[in-house]
Amino acid sequence: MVKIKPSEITPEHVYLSRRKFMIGVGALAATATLAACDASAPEPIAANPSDTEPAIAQATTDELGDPLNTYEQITNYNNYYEFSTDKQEVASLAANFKTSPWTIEVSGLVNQPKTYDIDDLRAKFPQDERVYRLRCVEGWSMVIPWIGFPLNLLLKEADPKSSAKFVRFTSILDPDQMPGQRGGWFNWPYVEGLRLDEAMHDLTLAVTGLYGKPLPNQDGAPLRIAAPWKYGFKGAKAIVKIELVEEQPVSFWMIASPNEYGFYSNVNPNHPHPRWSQATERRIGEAGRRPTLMFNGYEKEVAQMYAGMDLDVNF
Ligand SMILES: Nc1nc2c(c(=O)[nH]1)N[C@H]1C(S)=C(S)[C@@H](COP(=O)(O)O)O[C@H]1N2
Ligand SMILES: [Mo]
Repeated sequence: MVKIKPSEITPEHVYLSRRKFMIGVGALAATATLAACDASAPEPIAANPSDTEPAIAQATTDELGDPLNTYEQITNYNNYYEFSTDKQEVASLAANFKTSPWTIEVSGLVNQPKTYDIDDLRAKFPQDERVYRLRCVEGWSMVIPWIGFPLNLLLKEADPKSSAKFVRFTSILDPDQMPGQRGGWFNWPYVEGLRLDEAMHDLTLAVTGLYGKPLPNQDGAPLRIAAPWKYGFKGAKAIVKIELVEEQPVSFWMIASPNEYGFYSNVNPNHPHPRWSQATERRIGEAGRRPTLMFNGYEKEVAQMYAGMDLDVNF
């Protein structure tokens, strides 16, 4: 593998829009003004607070020049097995999912363990727009203008002990609200993990919104992870716990099918899934297929973390 010097790493501005987004209680007023200015717009009837806001992104393309997927596409084609294995059914099944009150425990091998209220996390850290490609291991992809903050801000505050080597994310367990958790097939709750350096990488985003709006339930409200050089399933939705641990976590998909899903799950067109090629993908909204890029197009930023590793062994 080609070694990349830190000086060659793409500057942050390539993928980070500078406009600060304020999401949450008082902050909604800012975008509400925008809607109010448009006198011709009919008064929206809100099912939940986020529906009163227009879906607006700062960017129109990703850093490669590819257009954003639409808000409608991003919110109506979802993988979220707690609700359904049918991507087009998730939005309606998740519509009434309760995301407030919500707390997130940051614990394990840290000097400053703390349970945060989601509203405190939104207020505490700057909420920026970042346009990332999401490449699902199934072979489709989207370009999504997420809103969130670098996970490393939260991890630094927790102050990991030197024994901490990995971060383990746990999604909510709530079979009363999540029909998919009532069956016996999967090992709930959903668990994912990153190596500590991956979790600390500036690309790794704690996501609280998209298209300038609070995160829709079907996309993982109130908090999910986006690590865009990895397959989409590494980004756990509806996170309730973030633990610093010494051992490599065993993820939901590793338990479900260890031959198919490894811990790293970096997007890699040269490493086929046992049942299909990963060389190409279908961008939602496009006809035909396009080539899949190594590390989903983030090679310059992340390849260095895997220098010397055999990516066919550590898939
Ligand atoms: N808790 C939880 N997180 C999850 C999933 C899930 O089923 N449960 N699906 C994953 C998969 S396979 C993908 S591709 C992305 C999809 O995110 P999106 O629906 O916002 O596009 O969420 C990931 N996070
Ligand atoms: Mo996925």
